[in-house]
Amino acid sequence: MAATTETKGWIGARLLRKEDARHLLGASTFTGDVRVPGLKDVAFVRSQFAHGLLNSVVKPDGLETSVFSAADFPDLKSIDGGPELPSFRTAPYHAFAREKVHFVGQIIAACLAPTRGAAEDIADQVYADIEPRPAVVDMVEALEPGAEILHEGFPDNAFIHATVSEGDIAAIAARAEVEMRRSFRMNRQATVSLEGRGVLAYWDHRLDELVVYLSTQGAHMMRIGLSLALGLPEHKLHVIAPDVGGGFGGKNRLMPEEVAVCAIALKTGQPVRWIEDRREHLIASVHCREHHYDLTLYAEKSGRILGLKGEVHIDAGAYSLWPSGPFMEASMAARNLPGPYQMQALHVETHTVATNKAPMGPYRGVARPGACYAIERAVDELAHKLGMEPADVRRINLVTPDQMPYRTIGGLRLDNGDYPRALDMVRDMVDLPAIRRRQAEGETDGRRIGVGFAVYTEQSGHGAAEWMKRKSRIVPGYESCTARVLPDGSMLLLVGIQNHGQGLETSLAQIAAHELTLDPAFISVRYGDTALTPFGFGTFASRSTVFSGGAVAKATRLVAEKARRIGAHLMQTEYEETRLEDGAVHGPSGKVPLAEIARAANVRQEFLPAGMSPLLEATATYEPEESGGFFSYGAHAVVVAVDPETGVTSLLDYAIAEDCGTMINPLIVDGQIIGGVAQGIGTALYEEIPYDPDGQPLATTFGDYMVPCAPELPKLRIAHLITPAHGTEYGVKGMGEGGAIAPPAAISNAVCDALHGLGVIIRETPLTPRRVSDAVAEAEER
Ligand code: MCN
Repeated sequence: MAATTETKGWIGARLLRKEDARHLLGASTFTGDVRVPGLKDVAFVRSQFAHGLLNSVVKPDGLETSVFSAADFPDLKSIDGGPELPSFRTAPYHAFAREKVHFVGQIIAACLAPTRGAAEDIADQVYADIEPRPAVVDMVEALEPGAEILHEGFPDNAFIHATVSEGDIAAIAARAEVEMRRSFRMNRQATVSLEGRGVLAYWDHRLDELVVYLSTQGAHMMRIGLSLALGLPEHKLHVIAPDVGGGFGGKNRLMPEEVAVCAIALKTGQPVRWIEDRREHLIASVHCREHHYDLTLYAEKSGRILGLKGEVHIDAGAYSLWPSGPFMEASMAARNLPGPYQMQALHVETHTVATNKAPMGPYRGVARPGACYAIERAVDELAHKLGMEPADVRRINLVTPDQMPYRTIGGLRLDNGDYPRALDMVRDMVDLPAIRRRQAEGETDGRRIGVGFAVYTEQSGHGAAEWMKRKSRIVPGYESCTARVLPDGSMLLLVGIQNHGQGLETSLAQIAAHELTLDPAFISVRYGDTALTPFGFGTFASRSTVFSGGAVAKATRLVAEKARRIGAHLMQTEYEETRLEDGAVHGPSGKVPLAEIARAANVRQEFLPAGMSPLLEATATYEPEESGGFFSYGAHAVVVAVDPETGVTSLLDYAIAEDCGTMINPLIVDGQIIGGVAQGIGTALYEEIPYDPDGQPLATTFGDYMVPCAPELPKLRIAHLITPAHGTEYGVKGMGEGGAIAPPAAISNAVCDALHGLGVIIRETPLTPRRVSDAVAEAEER
């Protein structure tokens, strides 16, 4: 084992990610790389209709045993998710469609063959008799009287209606000097991780269990879900997440393909797998982001915001996914709408709407990109109405450091930080006065320059009470770690969390290295295996660093304490006289390397103090005392050039100031920001899955669904503020989503700033060339 570096301060070290070598060399093992003898591939028969009655499924002659549909699995349970709220309506989501289909892409049957190609050939011969029904495709129209109702027993097409209200909005409306009313829409996306979804399942006769390789964000959670759906006890289910090539929220829900493959493996006794292709991903994976906002901001002429009234529609698609369902999107959107701004009243009505589209799930930022987009666009529109500089309006209303901890009108507790400073930093980084001068002079090529700002908050590391408040059926209030020192003094960290691109193999090792003064090169982090690691909820909601990092810190401290006790015994000194340094326990008269202590603890018990149990390992769970979370935050400023004729937007400059408290690994933090911003740029400018009036998805290949690539990304300039959190280990806050939250807002504001002189207002993302040039043409006609 080679030492990583000479660094001793592992917290804050810019270490290269341990996991990158295998990924860069093509040596990783993703689900699609797993080989099992006798493996067969599945191809799904999917609904081509958005809505209809499924009268029958006809299997091709002679191939009946290779085709599976709902009739073959009468005992499979539906996999319905949602909050534990009596007002939440749920419709059963079966792995195989039963009486009805509710979106294009819904699974009707599965075909099994030695290769995917052969399975697809069989799928082509399966006939599904579907009697089409009118499709419901617009979330606002879906609630109008007379709309086709998707689900039996629903009085309208909403999974839930809910209101978030605080303060007297009517009184605020009565005394406001200015009222700014606008509608905004963020369109539908897919999560598009580098590796698509995938599942492989087989019965292991030696272990007498179903082994399930799954590309997932949480192996333990998926075991619970699979157990519920299959009716198989959890000890008979062994879920393994091998390398996972990104998830971004999309692999955090139990999906019908996963249940179907396991059910077929159980029924046939054969190893079975399904690997998602891109078309399936765009049509039938977790969809996200589709929000519609009607907002009214009430303000004084000075620019001070008094209150916000709004109505939010969330297009949740056809079903509610296990475990959380789509309601989180609406409640988070409503509570995050006030952003980091001081207000006296908030009244938001939300509607989580069922439509004939693929079900919605979380995607990096969950609801906050939409809420941030809506409020930040509204703030800019307010500034325009008042003839003020948008950055100044923000400055007037931002929560200030001396107000911290600050409870927002949406009920969120912003714990600490200097939000105005973050805004000032990016304003200086892009040189706002210089841009205004350049705008006044005009461009020689006919393009128009614009600058846009957005300030965001990112609730991270929130605990049990917060999830209970959201009525979550699973309460992810802790994480776990077993820290095990092996006989040679090297270490295994077994964690319940999942690493799927976040760099946790590296950053968690840094935490253990810090506590044990060991080089991280001697520490391996293991995750993603229900038989190997203690229970954990998995990676989402930017919770790993706070929770799993905390569990690693706690477990390794217990190990460090035991090591010092053994070291003290070996050196014939008192525990209090010892300290850990450079991978050894030091005492007044010398030192004992951790390796020697580990040997004693594991294989030479005679060297242990009398009565001490062997082994040098500890298991700990961790949750911070404060349950409301720790808020990372930041400001983005972007400079664009827009061609009013073609509608093409170019990003000229992009500045970010962010604060996630203490950074474990600043290199990883920057990488997370860059990745998030790239996805935010996709939301802002390119990515969209529109549906036609019949409920047919119109972006089904990467020919139609535009994902930004390296050439579309400007150079991002990143500055950090560091305000350590109170109440987490080392003062860390999570930050894995923040990069994706602000770009749609900042870029939309910049484009609207560029075209403001032409009277253009754009209310929708993505700002495609067509949408921009249409808005310009519309403004010219007015
Ligand atoms: N980090 C740090 N110091 C901090 C905060 C974080 O060094 N103060 C490091 C962490 O130790 C970790 C990374 O930054 O290596 C992200 O940590 P954290 O903010 O705790 O977020 P999580 O690890 O819980 O990751 C979840 C978050 C979410 S919710 C989505 S979605 C997302 C994301 O991270 N999906 C990703 N980043 C992703 N990155 C990749 N490559 N792939 C995904 O699917």
